[in-house]
Amino acid sequence: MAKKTIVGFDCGNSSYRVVLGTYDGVRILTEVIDQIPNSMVKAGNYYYWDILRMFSDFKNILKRLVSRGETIDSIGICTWGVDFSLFDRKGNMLNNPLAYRNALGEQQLSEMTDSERKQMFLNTGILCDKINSVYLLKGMKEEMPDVYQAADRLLMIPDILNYLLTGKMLNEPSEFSTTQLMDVNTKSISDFVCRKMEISRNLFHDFGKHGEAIGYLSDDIKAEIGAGYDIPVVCVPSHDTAAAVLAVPARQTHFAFISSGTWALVGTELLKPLLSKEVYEAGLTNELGAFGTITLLKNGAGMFLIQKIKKEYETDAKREVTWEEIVKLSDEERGKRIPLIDMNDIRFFNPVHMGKEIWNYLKETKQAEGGFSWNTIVKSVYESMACSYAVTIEHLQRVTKEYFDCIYIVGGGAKNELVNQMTANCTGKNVIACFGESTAMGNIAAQLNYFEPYLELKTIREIVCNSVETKSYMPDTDTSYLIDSYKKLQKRS
Ligand code: LRH
Repeated sequence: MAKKTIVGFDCGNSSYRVVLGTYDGVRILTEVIDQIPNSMVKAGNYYYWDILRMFSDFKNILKRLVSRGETIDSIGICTWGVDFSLFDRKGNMLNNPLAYRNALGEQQLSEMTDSERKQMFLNTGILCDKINSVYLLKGMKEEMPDVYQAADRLLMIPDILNYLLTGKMLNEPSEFSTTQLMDVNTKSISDFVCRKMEISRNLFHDFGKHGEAIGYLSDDIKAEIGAGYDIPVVCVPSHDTAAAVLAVPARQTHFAFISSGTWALVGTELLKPLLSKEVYEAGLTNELGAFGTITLLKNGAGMFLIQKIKKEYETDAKREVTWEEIVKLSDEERGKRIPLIDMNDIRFFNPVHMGKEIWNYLKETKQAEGGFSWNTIVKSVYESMACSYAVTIEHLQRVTKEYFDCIYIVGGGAKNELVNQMTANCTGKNVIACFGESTAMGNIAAQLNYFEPYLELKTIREIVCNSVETKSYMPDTDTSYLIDSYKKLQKRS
């Protein structure tokens, strides 16, 4: 394949990035063109995402690329899962996407019995979770009936951007699986879930196929960015987790990964879903990955806690602080007792003040006393993160009957040396931190299949292996004894 210049848009909860990938026949070299902060916008009673600002920023960056002389061969879009907008019959967007941290979903899910939740899992492979789109959609139907009634189509956030760029509507399968509206066995819309949740099946489209073009940049946008040629927008695994897993530089067939960002996704890649009782009880979920694979994973709280803590610490300190300073707070606690929190306790989902919430938790569980300490709080978050990874790796090994001798960490969190080492220590395994923009790498790598449709997943991974820099961490202290304490806290929540 001749040299290709490929754009990957990776939109996360706390920032979005545009990455330019140059494929030279062997590897993909990446350049981050821009990174722009992102956050939910509270308006009235709800939290929303400002999708039009993302779209407009993306167009501006494309324009910059064209004016600096790049010839763009293709574009792919990835974002986080679960959030969506509704569109009317004429293709007009009816609402800004509501953010999954709204209470709407939780209310709907709380009405479901255990046996209903199990049925939903068996049909969709997805664990019932308050953030899944299906609950938010049901909540909208009740709280915003006019918007719901006017809706003709539902598009997930990456689908919306694809539509705004090309005028073509489709639902991309990896992202769609996070709705919990997909039958995991047939990989089509679940009639069972639609019936059960009283949601119109007609809201959804046929699914796109990874590697195929969704369409081309519309004439308007071509003119706006100054491109005098057609640019295809490719159907990539647009769920950021699916793209990040594609970017794991693993040569073995069975591997464990941690995709570490606002969320921490700990899992493994499979060819078929696992729907056993053990999987269900371990809180694992079967999402759709790249090119028809399944990513069996635990969807847990990740850097969100520490991101919030950093902001609060800055408010206290009345200045901006670096990540190094935050890490140092934890390091200063070296040799002291290690306090733990259940990372996924609902009280840490969206508290008014994360630091105070954690401090209260530590006091209630008799792990802290005396005055409020940022050092203790930060230490507890980092160590708990490593423990939660270790517990999930244990579960994954049990349910898949595979032994993982190493764990690949992808995503922004891979830069955190302290957590990498803690994870090696807690799991007793070799941790391989993978640098660079993993989601964008997976996004760009998937687009190669558009130019060469016979390119298999294995070959794409080989290209990834040639392209990604890694650093290895071996266990240097045994902290596996923390796992039992962590499990006790999980039972408490
Ligand atoms: C990670 C992620 C995860 C969650 C979602 C809210 O970025 O995509 O899979 O489902 O964000």
